Amino acid sequence: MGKKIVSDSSCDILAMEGTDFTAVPLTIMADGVDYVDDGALDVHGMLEKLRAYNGRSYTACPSVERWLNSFDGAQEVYAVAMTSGLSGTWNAAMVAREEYLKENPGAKVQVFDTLSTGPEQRLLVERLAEWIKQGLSFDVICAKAKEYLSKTRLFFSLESLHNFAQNGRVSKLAAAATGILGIRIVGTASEAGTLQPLSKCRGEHRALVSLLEWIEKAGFRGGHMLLCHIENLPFAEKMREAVLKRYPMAQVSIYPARGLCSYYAECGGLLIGCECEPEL
Ligand code: X90
Repeated sequence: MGKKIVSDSSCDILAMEGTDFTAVPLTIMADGVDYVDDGALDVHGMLEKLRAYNGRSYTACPSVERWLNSFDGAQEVYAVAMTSGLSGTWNAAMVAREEYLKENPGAKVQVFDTLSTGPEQRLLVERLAEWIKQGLSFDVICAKAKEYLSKTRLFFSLESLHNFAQNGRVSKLAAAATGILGIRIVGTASEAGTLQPLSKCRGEHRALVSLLEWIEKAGFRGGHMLLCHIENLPFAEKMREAVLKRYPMAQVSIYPARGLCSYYAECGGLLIGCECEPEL
């Protein structure tokens, strides 16, 4: 009868100590194989297989049933979904909510559309866990979460938009800019929760400088920052070093992406979630 956080697997969290948490997996499909993005997935192995495979690959969001099962009898459910601008995940969660409330009339379920994913989604999940531990009420937590989401941002550097393009999730124009060796697309999540390219950078160092500029412009002043990398720990470490040089008080954590983010952000990619203080 407790309080529970559920997120789709794009938050890259498998378990949380001291918190009732479930990640509902998305699935990546290629060459007749279903890669379910859960704790059993060998992410590196999947990336190797994808690299060697020239055919089409796809993804699928979690089913309504998956979401519903994850709510698991809880009295208060905080369901965190990746952007409705790119995925059916949020919609499935909303349908699950309806059904859950029918079966459990006394329960409360809030579904958040992050209009983002990856490390920005993870920031929210981690905050929700803190607020639950502090014993805040459902309504207070929901209000705080909405406000928090309006102040967090997602930035990224991607070496390829191949998988975005083949799944029709980015405009042809944006996709055309990539695939050129050495070019990185620096971008952000748009207000509609879609991929918004900001700069084209030749080489990792220029991407790093560009990211720092965009983060500063967005109002990052040294709060929490999460760096999610796809097989590119050196770049994440360089970014952390550069961020700490400019914002010595910042709290920066690094971790490797799980399946869904690895598939879309592709090898070499870096995703940044950060707390900002946007000017009014
Ligand atoms: O099949 C599905 O429903 C999943 C579709 C997911 C599409 C987007 C995944 C993004 C993963 C890349 C970050 C850069 C862009 C973020 C824009 C919001 C990570």
